[in-house]
Amino acid sequence: MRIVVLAGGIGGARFLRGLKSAAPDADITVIGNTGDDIHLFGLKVCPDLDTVMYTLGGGIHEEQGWGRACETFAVKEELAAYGVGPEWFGLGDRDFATHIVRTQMIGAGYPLSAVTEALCARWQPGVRLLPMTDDRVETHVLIDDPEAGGAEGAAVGRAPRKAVHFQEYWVRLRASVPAHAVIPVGAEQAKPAPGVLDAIAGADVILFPPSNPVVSVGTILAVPGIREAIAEAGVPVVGLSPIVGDAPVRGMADKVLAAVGVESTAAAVARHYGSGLLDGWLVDTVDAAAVSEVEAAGIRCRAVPLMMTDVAATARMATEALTLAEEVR
Ligand code: GDP
Ligand code: FO1
Ligand code: CA
Repeated sequence: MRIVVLAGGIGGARFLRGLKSAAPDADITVIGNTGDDIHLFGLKVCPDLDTVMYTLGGGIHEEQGWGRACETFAVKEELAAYGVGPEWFGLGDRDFATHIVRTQMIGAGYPLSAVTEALCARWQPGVRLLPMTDDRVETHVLIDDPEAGGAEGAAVGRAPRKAVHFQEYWVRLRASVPAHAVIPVGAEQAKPAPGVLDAIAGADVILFPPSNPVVSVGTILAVPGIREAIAEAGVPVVGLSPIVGDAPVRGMADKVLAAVGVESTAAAVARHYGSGLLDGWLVDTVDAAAVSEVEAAGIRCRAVPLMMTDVAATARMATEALTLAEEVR
C-alpha cells in the first residue's frame, strides 16, 4: 500500500512512528512542511523536516519533541559570548552539524530535496521524506507593532502592524500576541519538489496527521498544485484532529486558527479543510458530539482515542485512519 502523509513537525512525526508500526509493509512518502525554515548564523534550519527525520531515525529529544537527544549548547553559548543571537532559538551542537551539512550542500548547488535525501541516508527514517518544495517559502505572522511610528497606523485608523518570521512568533513570543494573518511568503511562486506530485498521484491513501492545520498542513497545501493533485488523486483522504476537547493537545494552534477565522474545535478544523479535500476525519472520543456536525458537512467521521501517548496508542490511531479510508473508498 502506498501512503502519502502531509506532515508538520512533532504531531506529524509522532503519528508517522505509529503509522510505520501499524503498517510495516506500507510504502510511505512524507511531504514535509518547509514554511517554518529559518536562516540563522548563515545556516539553513528546517525544523519540521528535521523533527520527522530525527524522530523516525531515533535521534530525537523525546520529551521535548524537537532537536537532538543528549544535546549540548557550547556553540550557542560561544556565539552569545560574542553578543551574537538570537538567544531565543535553541540550536544545539549536534543539531548544528545537520544545518552545516545542509547549507554546504545547498551552496554546492543541490536542491533541498536532494539534501534531505542525503541527510536521511544517515538517519534511515524508513519513509521517503520529501520537502513540499525546493523553493524558499517562509511563513510570516502579522502582529501589532506598538513601537512603530504613527504614520502607517494613523493612515488606516488602527495600531501599526508588522510581519515577523513564524519562529519569532512561535518561539520568542510563544504566540502570546494576537496573530492577524499568517502569510506563507513565496508559496505562490513555489513549485512542488520533485516526486511530490507523482507520489500523490500514485497514492492508495492520503493522510493528514494531527499536524497544525494552518502552519503545517495549510502551508503544504498553499504550494500551487499540491491541493489540486490531492483532490484529483481519486483516493481516500483521511485526517486526524490535532484539536481535542476544543484545544490543541500541544502548542498554540488555536492562535493561528483564530488568525484564519477558524474556531479551535475538531469539527471546525474538518470544515476548514472541507469536503472537497477530506473524505474522512477522526476526532477524539471526548469530541464524539462533533461527529454528526462533521458528517453534515459531507465528511465521514469517527470518534476514537487520539492521544499519542506511546507508539502502540498511536499505531491504533493510524489503523483507525486506514480503516476509515477503506470505508470511504
Ligand atoms: P509542529 O510543527 O512541531 O508544531 O508539529 P505539527 O504541526 O506536526 O503538529 C502540531 C499539532 O500536533 C498540535 O496542534 C497538537 O495539538 C498536535 N498534537 C500533538 N500531540 C498530539 C496528540 O497526542 N494527539 C493529537 N490528536 N494531536 C496532537
Ligand atoms: N522550539 C522551541 O520552542 N524553542 C526552541 O528553542 C526551538 C529550537 C529548535 C531548533 C531546531 C529545530 O529543528 C526545532 C526547534 N524548535 C524549537 C522547534 C520548532 O521550531 C517548532 O516547534 C516548530 O517549528 C513549530 O511548528
Ligand atoms: Ca512546525
